Amino acid sequence: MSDYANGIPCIWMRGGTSKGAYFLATDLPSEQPTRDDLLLRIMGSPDANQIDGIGGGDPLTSKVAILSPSDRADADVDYLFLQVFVDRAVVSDAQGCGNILAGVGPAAIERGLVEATGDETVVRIHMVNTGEIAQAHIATPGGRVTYDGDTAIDGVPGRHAAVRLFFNGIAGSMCGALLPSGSAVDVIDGVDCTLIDNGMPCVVMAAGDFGIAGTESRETLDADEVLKAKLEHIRLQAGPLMNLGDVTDKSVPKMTLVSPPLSGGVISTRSFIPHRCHATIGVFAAVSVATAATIEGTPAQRIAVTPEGDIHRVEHPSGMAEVLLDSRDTRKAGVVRTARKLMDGMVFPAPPRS
Ligand code: NQM
Repeated sequence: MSDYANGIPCIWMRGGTSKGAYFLATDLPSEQPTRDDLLLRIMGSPDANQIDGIGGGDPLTSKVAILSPSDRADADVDYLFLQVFVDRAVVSDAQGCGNILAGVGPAAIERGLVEATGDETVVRIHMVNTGEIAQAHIATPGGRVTYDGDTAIDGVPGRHAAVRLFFNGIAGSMCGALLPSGSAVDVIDGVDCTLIDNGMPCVVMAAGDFGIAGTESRETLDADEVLKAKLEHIRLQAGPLMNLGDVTDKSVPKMTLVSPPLSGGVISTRSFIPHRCHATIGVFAAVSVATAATIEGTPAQRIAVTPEGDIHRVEHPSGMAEVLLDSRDTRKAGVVRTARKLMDGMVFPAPPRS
């Protein structure tokens, strides 16, 4: 018989353009190795298809949020993000996730960690991975979370309730500084790289330096093993330069190839997270790339089209992500996402593998 025959309470939620399992910390083992082993069995990892678990066989659908009340005076809820690797037995807390963050406010209200206040509830979220605070504005008409609304985001069909997210001071979230190497451009393997962290450690490079247009499909890029080997070689060298140490088993830094915008945005992107090409782009990755495009002399800035105001549209394989970036102070940022509860119930982990 399984060690969790009665199941574990879980909300399966789309947050932005990702999907994840949202748990209360009190429903999971407190000891990390036991918890991580359990999460691997819930997701069905390691297995390319995650066929015996709820993960979708893609890093974007193999994510976990663990919620608990916050002790901090400036936060209501603690949110720990975990990336459950698909085809390796690795669970990593070495990054946050702004897409899964979009579901944290609704999940915290649904689970009674935060009380809804009026038609809109502001949930102050302590992002445990980075120590930063996000403010999430959640639609709660009549004191209940609604997922219905008229906001569309590229990469998600249909329209849903907006989740507005605001950040202040996310520069150096994991690397200690916006430009952790001290330079706007570092040359690694002969390629100009911007090593940047405005919420997410990213290496931003011109797609042209790899002999590609940067507008190729996700599938085409994922099949390009030569390109992926070059990116990984650069990534492993960038890790220590970004104060991240050995990043062999980490999902950061993200590797982002940029090219001139095609659809009226600031810049076009193809983001590797880090070994598969993203179907869109991560929230904090988009903030970091948009920031790189404002810094004189970077590969991104050389090809970017500067926007008129504070809305920076970052083009990606499925459309555009809108980032609100204060042009006088790029530490202040915001995004609009949507989220939707897909399932609320019990999840049953696979038995331990022998
Ligand atoms: O950068 C994918 C996602 C993410 C992360 C990834 C994210 C972010 O789209 O804030 O949202 O980069 O692994 O969910």
